Amino acid sequence: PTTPIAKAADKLEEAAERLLPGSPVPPGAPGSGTPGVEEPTAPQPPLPPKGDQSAPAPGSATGAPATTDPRHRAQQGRWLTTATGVRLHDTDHSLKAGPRGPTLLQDHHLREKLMHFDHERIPERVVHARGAAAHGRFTGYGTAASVSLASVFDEGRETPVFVRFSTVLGSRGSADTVRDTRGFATKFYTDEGVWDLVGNNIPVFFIQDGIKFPDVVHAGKPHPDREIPQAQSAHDSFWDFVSLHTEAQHHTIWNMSDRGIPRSYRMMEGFGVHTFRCTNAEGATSLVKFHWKPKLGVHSLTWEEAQMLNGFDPDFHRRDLADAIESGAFPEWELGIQVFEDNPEQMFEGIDLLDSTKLVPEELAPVQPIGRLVLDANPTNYFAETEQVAFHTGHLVPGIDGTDDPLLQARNFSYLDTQLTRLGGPNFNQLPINRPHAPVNDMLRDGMHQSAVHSGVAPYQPNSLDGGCPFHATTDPDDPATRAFVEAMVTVSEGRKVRAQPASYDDHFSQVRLFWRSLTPTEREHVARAYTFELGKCYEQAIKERQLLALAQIDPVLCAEVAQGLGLPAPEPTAPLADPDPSPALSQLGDTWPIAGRMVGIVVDDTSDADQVAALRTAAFEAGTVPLVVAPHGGEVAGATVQRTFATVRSVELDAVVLTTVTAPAPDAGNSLLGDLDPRVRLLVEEAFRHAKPVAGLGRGGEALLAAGVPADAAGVLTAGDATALWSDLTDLLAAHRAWDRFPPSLT
Ligand code: HDE
Repeated sequence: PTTPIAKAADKLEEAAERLLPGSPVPPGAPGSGTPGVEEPTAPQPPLPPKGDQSAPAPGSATGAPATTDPRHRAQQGRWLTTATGVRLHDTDHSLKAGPRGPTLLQDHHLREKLMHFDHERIPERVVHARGAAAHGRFTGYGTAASVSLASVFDEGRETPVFVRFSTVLGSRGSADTVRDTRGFATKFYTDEGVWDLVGNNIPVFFIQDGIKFPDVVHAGKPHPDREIPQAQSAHDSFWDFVSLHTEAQHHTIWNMSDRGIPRSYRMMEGFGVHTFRCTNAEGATSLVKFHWKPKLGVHSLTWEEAQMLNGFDPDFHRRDLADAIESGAFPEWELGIQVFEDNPEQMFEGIDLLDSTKLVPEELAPVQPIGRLVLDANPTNYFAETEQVAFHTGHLVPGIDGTDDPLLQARNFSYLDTQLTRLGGPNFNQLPINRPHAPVNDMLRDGMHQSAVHSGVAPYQPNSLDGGCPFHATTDPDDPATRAFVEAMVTVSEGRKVRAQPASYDDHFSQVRLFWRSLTPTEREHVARAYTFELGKCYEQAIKERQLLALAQIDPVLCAEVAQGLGLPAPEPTAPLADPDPSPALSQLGDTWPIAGRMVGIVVDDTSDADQVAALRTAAFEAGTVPLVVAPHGGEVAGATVQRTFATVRSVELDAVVLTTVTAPAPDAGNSLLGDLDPRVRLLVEEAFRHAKPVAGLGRGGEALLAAGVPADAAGVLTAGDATALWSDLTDLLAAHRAWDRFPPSLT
């Protein structure tokens, strides 16, 4: 082939052959060319049925177990067809009455193509619309056996999972690094059915009773008149709500802390929030709170970085998750439980376990590890998996049950209900991503989008027509389903119908103060700045003053700092402040963590020492980090392939910056680099320095650092002549995430 189109057709042909080995048409045979290019085509054997269209497996109405073979979900076959499998010769031209004539109504392909396209979008989630997800596996340690009989916790048992992370307030196309709570929802496809742990990265919630959920969401979403601001809490209605409903103050201070702007989904804790009730094999029950602990530690962005990223890379978290998995740096968490006695009061150390605005400090009830989660595969198709996955707090398995937490009770209604609108009918559990891997034998029938072909005539129980099937779970005490059901304790409140809450829900401030007091001075400074920013964005004076009154109940230093920033007087607390012991587990600073997947920018130019650059890259690769070579232009520079140019890099995508560049001094600039350090490199270094990131100079790169205005003696600043020595010090700095000592905090 000589024309570009013919060459392209050949390439496509080769690609198809690679993707679909054993293709019925050998290359070169009649009909093997690109459809529409060569005619006539050879007859084709029918395509194999798609995985989702094959007959239901025996004993399984929905055809479970769902296929996990990605090829079953890929495009199949080489020929383009209509939705009904008819081969197409042309999809680029509509059928017209002559080349310039009107389009004909009989063009079914045109109408089908447009009809389907017109309906490609489904309603986004009413909250948590923006998300990113991954497949993985959960392995039990066997340590939960005394608490729960759920098989998912069995020692060494591997259960497939799908995890979706999300922001809460923004629309589906909003930016990732906004200040917000993050969703952390896990679907466990256990052999006993699906268990969904639908949690957040913050252990408490805004409200105590689910009936207020629409209210808090209305307050946080954009204002109904102008529909702004998008994906933000820095506006009047949000602060109006949380200052009027002081039960929201605990969740709010977590949002204002660095937890509200995570560095990565891989570096977040997750919490089930509610207290759950678990049953063990003896039928004994305990109350349990679930915690996900990230292997990489809990880390955050700075507020300026987060804001910059919203413009420079709004997909930052989504990209980070997918890149890490693709490169083999599989994110990991340990699942842990806090366990409490299942007493009739449902209290622990004076903390109401049914109040989701309260946490239980880990120092009082240690988090006991029960299993490990590894995310090791990216979704194949965003819509089919990440968008269509439907979590539900009512998806529980024997051995794990809910409690009377009024927030959880409302969720049990809401998550089922919302899918009817979002996924268009009651059969959403038949979508491949939602299908249980355990056999399904329900008596649910028909409805929109029914894709199972149910056999039998008697979908009712008991019956005498379908051999009596299906039967109830046995009464055999060895059957886990029976045991969990029989033993689960039901708490009955006083027996009067009331719209009320217990007195234990009235304390809205002591744990907010606990959180504040548990933070380091650096973290406190960030919290104070976040309140000052957010309230500074409000217009209504009364709202700012009301929130300052709430801050006075949390801490006088916090209140005074924010009041000063707003230019308002700091009010006095209206009641004596609580005096809780700090909980060090609530702080995210002061330790070191693995550095896998960290991004290290290595700035080079033609005068960099290629051997040193190579040694640095090798060391970085060996440590599991991602060295990114940054150079004035693309191609090869200093013996390395350039990944970012000065035009495409920005500091916010890097965890550390190393300058190896020695731009030759201009003849009239003496020995100074000041004159000719590229302004984009200067900006890179300035920003990295301001965001407390490690910055380093290798060889004469140290001079370039000075030229960029970095004080050589500042914390987290390194210079070395040898790449190996430099890398060793740099890993220590990266392990601590940021060099906060660089900026002594003003708050104590
Ligand atoms: Fe949700 N929440 N929620 N929520 N939530 C939804 O369900 C709701 C709450 C959480 O990645 C919706 O399928 C009510 C707490 C996550 O698909 C909806 C109440 C926690 C996700 C809903 C709460 C969460 C949702 C929207 C108060 C942490 C995303 C679409 C009673 C423990 C799941 C959907 C995903 C999603 C209702 C409170 C976490 C409308 C009524 C507390 C992670 O059903």
